[in-house]
Amino acid sequence: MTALPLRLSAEVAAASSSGAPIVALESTIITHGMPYPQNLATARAVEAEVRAAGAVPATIAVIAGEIRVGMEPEALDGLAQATGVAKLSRADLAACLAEGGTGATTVAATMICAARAGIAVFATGGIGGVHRGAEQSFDISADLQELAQTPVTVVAAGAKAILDIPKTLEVLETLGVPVIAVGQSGFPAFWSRESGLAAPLRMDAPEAIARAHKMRAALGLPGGQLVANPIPQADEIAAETLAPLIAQAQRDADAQGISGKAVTPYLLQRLFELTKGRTLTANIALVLNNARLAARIAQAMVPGA
Ligand code: PSU
Ligand code: MN
Repeated sequence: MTALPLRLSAEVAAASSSGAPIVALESTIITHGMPYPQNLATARAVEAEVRAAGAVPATIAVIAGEIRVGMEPEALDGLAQATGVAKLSRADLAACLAEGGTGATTVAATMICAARAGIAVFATGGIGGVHRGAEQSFDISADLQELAQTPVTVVAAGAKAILDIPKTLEVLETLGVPVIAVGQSGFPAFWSRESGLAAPLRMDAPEAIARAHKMRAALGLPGGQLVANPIPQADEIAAETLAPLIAQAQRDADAQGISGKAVTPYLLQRLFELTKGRTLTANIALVLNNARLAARIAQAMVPGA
């Protein structure tokens, strides 16, 4: 059988052998979700936040045909500045590795790599979901299927308001993915604390979230959990402010014929322009907030914690 080209950084390898808590971090947010140099500054700040909260960060990407779990500072620098990096999901991860390629991992691909490295907790900004107009385009992120299959608890700030949030929640329910809001009963909408929809589950204690993760395994259920952590109040952008701008960004995407993998990066960039950078500032704040919560869940996952 082909051996999996998986390389742990020294810090992650040490944490893994001592059983210390580890938090996986994705890299598509670095290459496709934020402009340089804010992307690099954020990636570093998120790693620092995880460490300050008592866990070891493991940023995941594919570099020259190898899955890196935990990236050395030079590798992170290189990825943040590179242009034309592939965006890897479940469908293209193996092909990229087989060809010795380089790519950033989405939520789906990061979950796969984290699980292979024995990491159960992952922090990001927002997951992919069902796009608006999916009844025509069929554009549904592979992130949703991955949550149903791969046993990783993903901490996100809900789903981006550029998605069809009711349909995203319906698909998650169909797939049997637990969707757990933290600190409130509403499902958050990324840049805004409330989407106007209730979350199916609420758990305020990291210990409960860790126990629920282990209980799924005990039941023999595959898949992970989606933890929906609202953006801090001070950093949120009101849903009413964003709604017309999202509609405009979507119209622009349609007018330009943007489709497939390009949709999410295009909408994020367009909203950054339309809000004069406010969505980026909010995005950075919510990722840091998710990193802190994920570190606490990872600590609670450690046997005997
Ligand atoms: N959240 C962000 N920025 C991003 C993404 C999420 O704040 O760039 C990325 C994640 O990697 C997620 C991906 O997995 O967008 C979803 O892309 P798609 O809809 O094509 O599956
Ligand atoms: Mn898509």
